[in-house]
Amino acid sequence: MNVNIMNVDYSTKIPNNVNLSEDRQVLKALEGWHPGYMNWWGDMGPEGFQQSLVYLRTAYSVDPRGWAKFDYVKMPDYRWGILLAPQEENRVIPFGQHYGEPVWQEVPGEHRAMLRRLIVIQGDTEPASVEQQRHLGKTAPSLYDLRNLFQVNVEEGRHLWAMVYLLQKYFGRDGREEADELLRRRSGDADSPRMLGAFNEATPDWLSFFMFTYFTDRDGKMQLHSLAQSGFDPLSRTCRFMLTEEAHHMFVGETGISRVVQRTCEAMRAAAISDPTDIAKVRALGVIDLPTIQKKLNLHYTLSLDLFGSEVSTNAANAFNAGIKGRYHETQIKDDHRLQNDTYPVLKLVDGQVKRVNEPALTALNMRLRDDYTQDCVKGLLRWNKIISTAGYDFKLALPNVAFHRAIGEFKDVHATPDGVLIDDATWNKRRNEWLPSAGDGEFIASLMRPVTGVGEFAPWISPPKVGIDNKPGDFEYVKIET
Ligand code: BYC
Repeated sequence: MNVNIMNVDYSTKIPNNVNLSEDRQVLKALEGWHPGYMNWWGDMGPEGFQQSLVYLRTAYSVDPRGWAKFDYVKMPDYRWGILLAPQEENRVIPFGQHYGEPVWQEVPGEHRAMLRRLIVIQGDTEPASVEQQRHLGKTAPSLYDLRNLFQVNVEEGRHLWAMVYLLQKYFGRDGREEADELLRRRSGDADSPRMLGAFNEATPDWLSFFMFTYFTDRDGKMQLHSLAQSGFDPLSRTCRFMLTEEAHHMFVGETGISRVVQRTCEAMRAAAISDPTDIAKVRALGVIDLPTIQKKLNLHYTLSLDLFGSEVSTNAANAFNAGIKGRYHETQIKDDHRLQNDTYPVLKLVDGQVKRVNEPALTALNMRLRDDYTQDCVKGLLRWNKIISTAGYDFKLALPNVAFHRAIGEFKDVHATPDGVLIDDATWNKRRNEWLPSAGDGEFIASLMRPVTGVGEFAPWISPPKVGIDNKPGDFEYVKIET
């Protein structure tokens, strides 16, 4: 049987567009992994709501013009599957020492270890985020938001399947072992943590969730774009389809923060508050003050910057040279795509100051991707600041300096203010709570996190969305909670 690559075969236990029914060995490996995945989802997936009917989209095709269908689904019945974007005919490796050669359909032996490592790291982040968000259902501000949370969760689960497929199909026995390990590690666990820093942090409340989906999922976008350039074609095709789903996650973050900012501004205006930094007065209205939103932003943005690795990295250079991991929009960049003689300006610590220093472009690839990321982040800030200025307030949300609150790379051993001024330990300890959420801030936000489950109702700290999911009206019952 020949499967139409655009459409997904849902007749098999594991939906797919990779002809799994004729790939017995991989099918067997995936079916063997499936019960462990369901156990993991039961233990570490969303707490509660497993019997609720959730209005979810499921991918039925990989055609970008119409790939999803919406319907009520119980989360454990969601059809997690293997979906790859269509194979591009005559695709060639777009960068590195193999530039212009045909892409690989099998793993090139000499790059096997590097490729496996990148796929495992990518795979590890997906279940980690589900684990981080598992308690949020209990305090959702509306059924609309609850649905969005669960949509993000099931799709992160699917992204785990996507990486597990690559491991099991292309990496034999050690691929199967890595696939099992992905279900064994746990976010924040002291003995067996997830691999990257930000994925072991708590997501304690919905403002953090929105910040995470805006800033951390956007690292996902950048990394997936870079891997979508890969000369290893199955990885490229997998990441290309994942990016289609990822867009909604960042939408949830951007509009979530917009709605919080909007509500705060409306409440301040209604109460005739002229100073948005009068925190006590604003909080008394039951909304989140703008300075606290800025602190949350500082935290999640900097945790996400750490996900790009060191500014200067031989790992990144090797992955590029090998044709494994490219740059953001690689094929649109006008240069030789080999970077042997180029330089790139990298932010470094020079005589106690943050300065740009030219480094070989090859080793500076993490820095470049991080710069592209920062540019992408700015768009949301413009929108949020527009809401604030339209409401008549003189307050601007801003991205902190890259030297601020870093655990990886050039600035990990120094302290800096959000403006990038270097400070000593004592000053940092004294002023830290001015810039990052304090225990008190956390308690205040937690006090607002009361679940709202009435149809069409919203918690008083967040505005309703402008449009519904799948163009549904405001009173649509996005989640039918079991009684
Ligand atoms: N935490 O040369 P270096 C997503 C390690 S998010 C802990 O500086 P490299 C998603 C590094 O592993 C996207 N360790 O960096 C979002 C290395 O260790 P080893 C996930 C870190 O390798 C939301 C050492 O430090 N995908 O999809 O050039 C929800 C030196 O490394 C960290 C990817 O990341 C850290 N933050 O770059 C759901 C793509 N940073 O090997 C999903 C795949 C570095 O010496 N990963 N280290 O023991 C990569 O491309 C790269 O491995 C990294 C690091 C960008 C992560």
